[in-house]
Amino acid sequence: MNYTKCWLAYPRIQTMGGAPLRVRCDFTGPVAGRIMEELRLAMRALYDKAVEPAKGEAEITVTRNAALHEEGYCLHVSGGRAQITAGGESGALYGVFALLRRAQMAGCAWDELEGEESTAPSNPLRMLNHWDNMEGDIERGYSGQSFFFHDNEVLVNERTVDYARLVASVGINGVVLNNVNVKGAATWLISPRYYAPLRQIQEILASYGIRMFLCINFAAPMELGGLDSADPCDERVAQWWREKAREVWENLPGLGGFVVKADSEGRPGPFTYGRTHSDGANMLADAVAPYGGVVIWRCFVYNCQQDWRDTKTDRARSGYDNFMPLDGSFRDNVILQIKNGPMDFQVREPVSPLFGGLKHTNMMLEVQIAQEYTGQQRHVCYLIPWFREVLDQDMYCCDGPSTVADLVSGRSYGNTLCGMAAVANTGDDPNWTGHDLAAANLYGFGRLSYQTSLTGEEIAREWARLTFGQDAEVESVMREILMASWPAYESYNAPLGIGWMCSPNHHYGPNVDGYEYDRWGTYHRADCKGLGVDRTSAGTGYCQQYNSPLAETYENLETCPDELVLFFHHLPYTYVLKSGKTVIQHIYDTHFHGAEEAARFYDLVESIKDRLEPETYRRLHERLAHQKAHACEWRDVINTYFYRKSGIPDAQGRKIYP
Ligand code: GCV
Repeated sequence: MNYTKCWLAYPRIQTMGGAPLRVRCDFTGPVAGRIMEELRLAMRALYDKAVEPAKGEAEITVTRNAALHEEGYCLHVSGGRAQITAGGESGALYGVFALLRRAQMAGCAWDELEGEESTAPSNPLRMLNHWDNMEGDIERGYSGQSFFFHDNEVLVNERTVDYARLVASVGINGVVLNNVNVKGAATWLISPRYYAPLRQIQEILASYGIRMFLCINFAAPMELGGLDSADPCDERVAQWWREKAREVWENLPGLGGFVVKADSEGRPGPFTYGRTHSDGANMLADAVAPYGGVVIWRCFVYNCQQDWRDTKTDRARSGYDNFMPLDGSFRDNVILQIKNGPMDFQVREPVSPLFGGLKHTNMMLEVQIAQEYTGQQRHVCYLIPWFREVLDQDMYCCDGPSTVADLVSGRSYGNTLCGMAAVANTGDDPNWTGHDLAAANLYGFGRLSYQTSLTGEEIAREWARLTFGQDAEVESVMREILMASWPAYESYNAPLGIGWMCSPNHHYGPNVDGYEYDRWGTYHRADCKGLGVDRTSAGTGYCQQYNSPLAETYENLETCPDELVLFFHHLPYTYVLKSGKTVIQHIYDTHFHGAEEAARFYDLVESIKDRLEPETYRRLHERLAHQKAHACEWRDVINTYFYRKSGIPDAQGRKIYP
């Protein structure tokens, strides 16, 4: 095995030895087998204790309680005995991982471990979306190559099992194997060529309570089936999909369903035939319904051919403009998957107004832990506090609970097909995520989607303890860096919510005008007087896509929060923010501060150098040294640009390159 175990390393708590722990597990089936395996491995590693199965008297019991949620559990541990009761196999597995987490958080002898918890998942669906290509590369992948695909073949090996363990341990119950941009061999994933290895992966995932999903090519009837059309209203096309679905589910029983990126960034879709997104999604939904399949339809649909001189077309509006008119027209087994913001995973964006708009449609929140725009896993940027802010945003859309967390969990409107998905950040690198600290985003997304009431700080603490063991100083340094990392990244990135000041295509490094005169609809509109996009009623009107009072909050400069003010308003450099600083001084100050923070992260890791495994230290040192230098580049490029544009010097007289 040439890779780390991340948070499943089970570093030793105490050597106890003694008689084996007896485990009585009343569940049978593949997941029950995994439960015994995990307890065996963990107890040996944590306490040097053996574990043996028992029929009667036992120190650890795992039993069914039909009154509990299928994926929920109750855990009671005291005096060397642990009882886990669960509604179903997955709940039992989660209860076992909760016991092991609790043991590591307490750090005491097994006999002294005390506590109880009772929980059910906040979200029905908790998914990872891999953007892995069949050739082996990963779109927006920053941790090596795919461990699912290589050279147009499907890979199944020990790593598949360890991947399933890792993500199941934090509550993930759905995995999409392939990229949403389905091209080349990936179109053939739903054909006899690939069913056998896919079924092997599916069975491994299922043994950890995870459903497999596949992305499909909307034009598959043409590219795979030889038809001359993919028109969703053409009966030949619908028939082709019905037959295809039968074949797919015969070979992959228990498949969760299909994920579709249609009419987006050049991918085929119903627009080609003058049809709507509900025509497209419903045709597929009808085909997969007999097998309990679901269609997850992405709302990332916008015009990527904009002219920069056109100040009325606004990419931010597009999700709402395209999908709101279709509310209520989708089948019950269709879920619309909506990115957290209206643009594309920038370091800061307002929440997509679609969450507050759709009332009769299943919705899922899509976030990105692959750090495409947030440092590409070379910079540390712990995104869980950001996701918590997104979840906590009230959308003011109904009388009952109406935050994003309420909406996507089904609490607002009673949906059962809904939840959260993250674009995954894994690859075949030895540490899975490129940057060792990026693993906190993978861990954190799972934990947060299972229990949205957890805070970023709680999750960071857990991750650090589980990953690095009982060293309090290491835990505190890791937590400190993680919690400061997103604010730091935001400080030296594009200011005040405007976004997009990165290099085009690969999206790494500062380039203020990189996208400014391009076709992608991502503008900051800076000139010698000011910057920002006017999205008020006088501008693009985007503000009005929100419900009251959010619409007025953003529309009105007096109430619009500083951190988003340039997303909603075009302002002079001399405008005084709520912080008391002018826009230009805010830009200078935050960029100096952000670079200092990056240097502090580097120093913090140096301070615990001797407490880390040499290889872990080496990797961290290399990444943090790069971040420290690169944050200075961000600072200098952005500050210089705005100094030149505005002609206004830094009030503190610091060196800004001419
Ligand atoms: C998978 C952005 C990314 C693309 C990605 C797309 C999407 O545009 O840069 O790589 O495509 O989002 O979410 O579909």
